[in-house]
Amino acid sequence: MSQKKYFVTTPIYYISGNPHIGHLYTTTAADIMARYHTLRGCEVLFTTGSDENSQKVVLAAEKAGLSVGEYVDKEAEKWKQYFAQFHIEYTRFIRTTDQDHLDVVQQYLLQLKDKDCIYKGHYEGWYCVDCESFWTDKEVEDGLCPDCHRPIGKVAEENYFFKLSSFQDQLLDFYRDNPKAIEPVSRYNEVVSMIKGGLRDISISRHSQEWGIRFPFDKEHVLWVWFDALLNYITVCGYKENPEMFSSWWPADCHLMSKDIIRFHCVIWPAMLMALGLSPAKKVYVHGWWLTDGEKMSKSKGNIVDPTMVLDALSARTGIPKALAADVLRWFMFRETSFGDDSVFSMERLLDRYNYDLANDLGNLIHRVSAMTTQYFQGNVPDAKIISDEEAFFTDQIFHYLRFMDENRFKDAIESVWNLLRRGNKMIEEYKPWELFKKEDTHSLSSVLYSLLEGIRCAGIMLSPFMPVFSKQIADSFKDQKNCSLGVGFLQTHQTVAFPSVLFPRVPKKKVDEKKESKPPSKDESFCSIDDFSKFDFRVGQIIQAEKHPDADKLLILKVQIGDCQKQIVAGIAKYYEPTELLGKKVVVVNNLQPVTLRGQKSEGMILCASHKDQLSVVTPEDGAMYVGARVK
Ligand code: ME8
Repeated sequence: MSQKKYFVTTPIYYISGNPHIGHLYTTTAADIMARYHTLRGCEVLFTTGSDENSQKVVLAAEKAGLSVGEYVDKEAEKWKQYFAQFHIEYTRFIRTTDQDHLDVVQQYLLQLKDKDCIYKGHYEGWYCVDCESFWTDKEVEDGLCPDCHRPIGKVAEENYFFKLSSFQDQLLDFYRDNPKAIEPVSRYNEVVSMIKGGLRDISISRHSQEWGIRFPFDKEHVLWVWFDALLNYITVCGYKENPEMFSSWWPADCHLMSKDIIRFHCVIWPAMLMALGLSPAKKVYVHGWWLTDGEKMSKSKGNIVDPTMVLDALSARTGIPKALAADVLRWFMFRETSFGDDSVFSMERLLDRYNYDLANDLGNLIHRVSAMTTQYFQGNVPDAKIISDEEAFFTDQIFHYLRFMDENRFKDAIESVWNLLRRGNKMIEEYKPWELFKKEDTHSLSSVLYSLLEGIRCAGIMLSPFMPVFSKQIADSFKDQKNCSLGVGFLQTHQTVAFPSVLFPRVPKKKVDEKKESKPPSKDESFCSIDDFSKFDFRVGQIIQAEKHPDADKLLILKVQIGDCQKQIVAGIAKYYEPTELLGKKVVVVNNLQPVTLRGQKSEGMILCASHKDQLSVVTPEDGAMYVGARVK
């Protein structure tokens, strides 16, 4: 049986100006789809690129003091480097100045002429250079572009026209027969009513312009940049050079974009293909916008979020390397909002998500499982099978994940991974591996640890489309794991496993200025006044390391994270807690105690515990997500 194919495209971006989070969003979505379909065994073609034959490129080159050719070469490199930072692995970055593209465009125009689908006429109307769009008098108010709202000019010239109007019925038939050809359905409805509203023939050439692709049969005219740009989708799969390749890839499985350019992709482009008897793409998927102050972010408006600056800030705040920070941003863009909806970027939200989901749920689970595997099984995957209830739960989550990924419901797919991770953390609380160890119940202990490790292995694979660097770190932690099958029970026993020691350290949030209310001191000696109480600095801390004191049976040496700093605390709780049991636990710490040395170990604080007769329990904040460093008062 031949290998299934999957072909996904992004728009080719206007090369002038700087890439921003909107471009990264579409391209990362395509990268996620490409990686996911590769994981599913498909041969994948994933293309992105640069739209270089527009008038604004000429203006930008002039401004930069370069020839247009020099300018586009330089800018194309910039875009490629930009995407590389975010682990985008396209099959091809097409530039519309590439020779094979010029050849395709010219062949296409000759075929269009042969099919009698173009004619020469006179165009008089509005043209917006920024949007590279023609507009009618009805559409333009006060001389402003209906799309970008900038002042635009009128042009009057001899042009070639494409007979778009003659494809109205064929387009409506196509959309009637293919109701999933545009998603979400709101966009499908919008396009169908646009077509029902009537189509006019469109001007496809510019007479007055120098830069661009010349008509092969009329050198006076260059092709309208949109007509040229849309054809990139058939250049990349060998339309002219390799008909066999072309027929094996076309029609594309998915064109990705945001709503600003659906008229071009869902009306003009399918008609251009129909003119030559070719099928339109199987799907156009339209995602939401990244907004600033309620407006679409765009480089021409200058209100952009620059993801490279986000990477710098994230890496500085968390201490994680930039390659991993890029994974975090990729994941966040799809974790935060449903793919079809608009979103507003906020660094605060990113850090919150990082702390709750990555440092807490994911990082904690790996940390605890890693410590227990080392302590109980000398760092080896135990010889066991997965617990059947957990197997059923994990299998369910994988099943949901696959369905959501197939439907481009990335937020829901990520939620399935988190269901699995949260179950892992819950399992530790429920099965209490330290008690199984104490009871020497090796059989149960092995099954619990095996199940937890299998959960982490599966989650690592499920996250691979979103977080490729992190996912590889997880895969590499298993020494002999040859197959990376996404399914429960594939984890090989007996191999060693060594997870990275620190993955996602918690980010301390900026300290809030706490105002102290001044109250008169208490006169009663048996009470402690509010002033006495306020001398104590109680904080929420998180235990990140725990081990037995080498010289004292009753003591544990704990490393506790409190806000920005880490403290060593020696606590007399060894009788009540195994060290691994405490890992990741949130506790309340007396933060300003005079440091002391206990049996040769420095202790810089105290952990609050409740004790009664022979019982002892550390005090933990009720809200597990409470900020580490929060003041307790
Ligand atoms: O339109 N939010 O190029 P372009 C989300 N060259 N996505 C955004 C976005 C935002 N704020 N801003 C841009 C062109 N995008 C043409 C395309 S294709 C044959 C020719 C993304 O540089 C989104 O995918 O203006 C949008 O459709 C695309 O960038 C527009 O990129």
